[in-house]
Amino acid sequence: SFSIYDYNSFSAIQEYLETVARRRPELVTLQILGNSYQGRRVKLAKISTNPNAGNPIIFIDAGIHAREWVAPAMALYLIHRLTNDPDARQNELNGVDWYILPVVNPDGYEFTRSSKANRLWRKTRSKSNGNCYGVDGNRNYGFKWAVSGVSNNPCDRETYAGPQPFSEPETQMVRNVMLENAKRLKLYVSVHSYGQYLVYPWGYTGDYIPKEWKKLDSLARSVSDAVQRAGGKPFRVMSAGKWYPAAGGSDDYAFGAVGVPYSYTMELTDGYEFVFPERLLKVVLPQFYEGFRVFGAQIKKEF
Ligand code: 0X9
Ligand code: ZN
Repeated sequence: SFSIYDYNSFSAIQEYLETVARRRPELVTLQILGNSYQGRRVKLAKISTNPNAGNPIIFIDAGIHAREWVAPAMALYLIHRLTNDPDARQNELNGVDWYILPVVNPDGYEFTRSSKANRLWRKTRSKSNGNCYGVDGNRNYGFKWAVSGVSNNPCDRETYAGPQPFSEPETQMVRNVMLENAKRLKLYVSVHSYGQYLVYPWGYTGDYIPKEWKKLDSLARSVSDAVQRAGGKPFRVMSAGKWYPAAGGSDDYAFGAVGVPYSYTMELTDGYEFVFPERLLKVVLPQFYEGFRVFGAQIKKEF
């Protein structure tokens, strides 16, 4: 059964989403995006006080990388707060729609839960020719695909880019959300772990985007400040490619191919690598939430 400060099974997460939608039908609708490679239903939670108003959209996804469990936990906590805080309607949700996809890669997520030996699996679970499994979802997006920071070897456990861009149903589903909502989509955040980085395009190159990088950088710094004020560690803010160049990420696709003005990858937590202790979720998730509120306020103000 589901608990907001725990790491939950995929089926418990699905039940939680259904429960929230049933309890708050005026605020939450679920959209089935499709099936993962192994047939798990991928659901998007759309949270809006007025779905017909044409509000700007914030799209947040998590769990493209299987082992980064704190990311789905964060996305679910966001849903929890947005649907339960009495004042969220007057603030975060006033004039902004939040689309939250808590587990992009459920096959990988369940695989990492299946045994200790599989805990550090990263990729999807698709079968490629030969005996190797999985594609790195965050190398699989169709913008500057495979130009840097990828492996072409299907057996590489970390950064195999896939046989072609969007070879994975999981990345296709995220792409479709972006394309269907391209006009209203103003902020995209892909939640990952670890290292406490908040990075923006480009990711495929160490070059900064002339002009736009300053806006991306300053909003990220405001988010980081808010997290710090709430007692959390600040984020390291820079372009993704200055950290290390890697192409085919969802952040570059959102900014470069879809035209989303604010696009980020957020790497939560520092000090525990991929195995962040469950008992500390109740400490850090509320701190990170304060950062998301700053994102919401900016989108509301600017669009
Ligand atoms: O390498 C990644 O996919 C991300 N880091 S992680 O440790 N979670 O795997 C960073 C992605 C940053 N964005 C791009 N390089 N486009
Ligand atoms: Zn990741």
